[in-house]
Amino acid sequence: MRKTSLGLVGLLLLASCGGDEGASISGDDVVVEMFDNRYEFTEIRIPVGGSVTFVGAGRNPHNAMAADGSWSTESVFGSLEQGEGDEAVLEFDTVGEYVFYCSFHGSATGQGMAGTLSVGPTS
Ligand SMILES: [Cu+2]
Repeated sequence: MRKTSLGLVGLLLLASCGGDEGASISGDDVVVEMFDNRYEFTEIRIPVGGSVTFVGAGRNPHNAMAADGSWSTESVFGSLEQGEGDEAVLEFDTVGEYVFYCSFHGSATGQGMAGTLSVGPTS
């Protein structure tokens, strides 16, 4: 009996993780952890004037940079290598749509450790 129920839990966990590309978040000031090797949220929406805080949460160093080169965590943190607990707060004052990625584990084409950020009206 015990073994059966544990198996079921495992299946449910697999089901909730598999399939879609990642979690989304929206808010005025959002926090996104950078795991090994993916972002906690891969679809981020904030209003103009909002912010995104990228926090290191893995054993590997991570960062986030816009594919178009318009912003990066390096510009505020001072290094491409954010370790566990290191924070970079990015504020956005203009409307924009960005693909972002980790220079170590992703690519500007949105492969690997990458996500999208939308800055604009939230409703
Ligand atoms: Cu990374």
